[in-house]
Amino acid sequence: VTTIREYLVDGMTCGGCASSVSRAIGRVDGVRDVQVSLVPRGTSTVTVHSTGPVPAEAVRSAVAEAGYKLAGNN
Ligand code: 9UX
Repeated sequence: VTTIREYLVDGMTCGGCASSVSRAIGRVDGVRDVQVSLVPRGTSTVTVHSTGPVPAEAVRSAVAEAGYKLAGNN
């Protein structure tokens, strides 16, 4: 079973950002695929495909370590 969850990410504005965030989330346990929808002047989203639920805190930490931030309303 694949769990799919979307998160809003602040400060992710170009392909370089997207790639950093995507790699960071990709290292979280259970994550199989990460899709980024880049909105250069707005709030971008990442869609995380995983084998079962991944703790939101693990995603939050990964995004923070990459230098970005999950939006407040996740
Ligand atoms: Mo692009 Mo993102 O040059 O911090 S990598 S804006």
